[in-house]
Amino acid sequence: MGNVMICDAKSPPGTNPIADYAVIGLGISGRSVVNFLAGQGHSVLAMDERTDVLDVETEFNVYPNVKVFGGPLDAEKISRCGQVVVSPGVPLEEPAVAAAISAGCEVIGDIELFARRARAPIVAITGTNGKSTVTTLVAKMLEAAGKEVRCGGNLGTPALALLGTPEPDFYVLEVSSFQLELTTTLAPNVACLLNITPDHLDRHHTFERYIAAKARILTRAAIGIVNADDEAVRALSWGGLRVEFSLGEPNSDQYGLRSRNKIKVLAIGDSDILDCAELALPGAHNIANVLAAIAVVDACGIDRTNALTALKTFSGLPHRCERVAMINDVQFINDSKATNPGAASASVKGVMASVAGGVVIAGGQSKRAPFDEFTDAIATYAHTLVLLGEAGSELSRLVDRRVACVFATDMDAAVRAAAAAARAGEVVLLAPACASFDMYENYAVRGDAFRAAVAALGAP
Ligand code: UMA
Ligand code: ADP
Repeated sequence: MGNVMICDAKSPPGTNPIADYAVIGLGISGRSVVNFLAGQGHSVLAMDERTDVLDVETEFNVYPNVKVFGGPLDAEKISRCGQVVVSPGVPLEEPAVAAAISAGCEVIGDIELFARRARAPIVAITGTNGKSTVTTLVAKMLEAAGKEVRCGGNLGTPALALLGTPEPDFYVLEVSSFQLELTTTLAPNVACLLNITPDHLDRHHTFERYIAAKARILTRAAIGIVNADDEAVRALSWGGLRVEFSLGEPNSDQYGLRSRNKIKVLAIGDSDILDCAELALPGAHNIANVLAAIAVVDACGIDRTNALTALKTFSGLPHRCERVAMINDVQFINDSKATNPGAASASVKGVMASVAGGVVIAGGQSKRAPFDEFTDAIATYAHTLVLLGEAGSELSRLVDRRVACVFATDMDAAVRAAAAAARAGEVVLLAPACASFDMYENYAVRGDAFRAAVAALGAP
């Protein structure tokens, strides 16, 4: 048994726990949890439903107090540990996890462990869409202002791997609903909630439960930056300071957009911040992201001058409204990261409203979120929809002959069909509105397949 207490743990449900912690799921975040806990001298039962866990056993054989188990989870063993740390990808309904909760075990996630240990100010960012963009942008802006920043969470580097002394000026974390569901004491100095539209309903089951998970970011936030244009976000209240952003004309203390001689200007109340034309990021949804990022860095209390220089040069992350080629005066845009209908609708509106229209490539594995807003946006802005994957038929049915539909069996065929349908001055936009897992390992592999198919179009 370890002798270093790092957490304000509740008493374990039974006496004589068989290990200080059970860690469930040994992907990138679970392994960071094991490293963190074992490094503190705690005993850990590390478990994964994969049967082959040789790689993890090899990684952890430096810790005598860590035992690794692969295969079906052993509910009894888990419930007899002091605390249970569950990876974000493991549903709380997983019978062994549900049994531990029923047995009275404290069940938490990596972000909760992080929150109990971190001493530097925490900036935490969530939302259905725009998290990675805003998290990256905020980190870049704070760094440009001379601050030492460690950035991660759902974005990639697990939060616990960011810890270390000396502590930075700020931790900047992207947090998902799966991670927030397992936090109890997270108290960000600045929290940002970008938007909430239906997503991950296969996991949360109802929109209300998904909203409740997202809202946990605000529960103990000192300052909360929230989207006044989003119905679900607007309805939330908590005990901290509320700062709003909106794509409308801002009221006295809101961040928003003002029209000055037909030019759109980012502003806070009556004070102008920046001309929108100076931004490198495309689309209206990214203006909302930029307003949120400015509000976050202002809430961090830094001088804005150098931060705005960093903002102006940020052109976005790969696979997010990324322009990959211009062929025969047709732009090809890769938004493979638009994995839910909310993101894909924003993408179609943001990209196509300012051009002559064009072709959308969509489909993949549905996440059970309604597609109506997305198919309405397609009917408004596009003339052709090219369909891929499992959700193809449902999307075609919802479009209901308002635009031409073409079914494709792979990305090469989809891009060739889209290129044939697109006219000069138009756009071919990959905005799937679905997960990629029916055809690809992940959204990035799908985006790479789009890039390669577009490159093949231009090849002799
Ligand atoms: N596993 C089980 N039982 C289960 C489910 C999974 O044993 O029921 C095991 C798998 O066999 C595997 C491990 O758990 O070995 C995977 O754990 P995980 O799915 O939690 O994934 P990690 O590799 O730990 O990555 C997680 C996040 N994954 C998910 O939320 C699904 C990553 O977000 C995150 O970057 C990483 O932690 C670091 O914090 C990914 C993601 O898709 C990118 N997030 C969702 C999104 O952005 O929409 C929320
Ligand atoms: P996340 O990390 O939340 O998935 P990203 O920054 O990776 O968000 O963006 C993913 C996709 O979501 C983008 O490619 C775009 O289609 C869409 N998107 C980005 N920001 C917004 C926003 N503020 N509102 C709606 N959709 C957005």
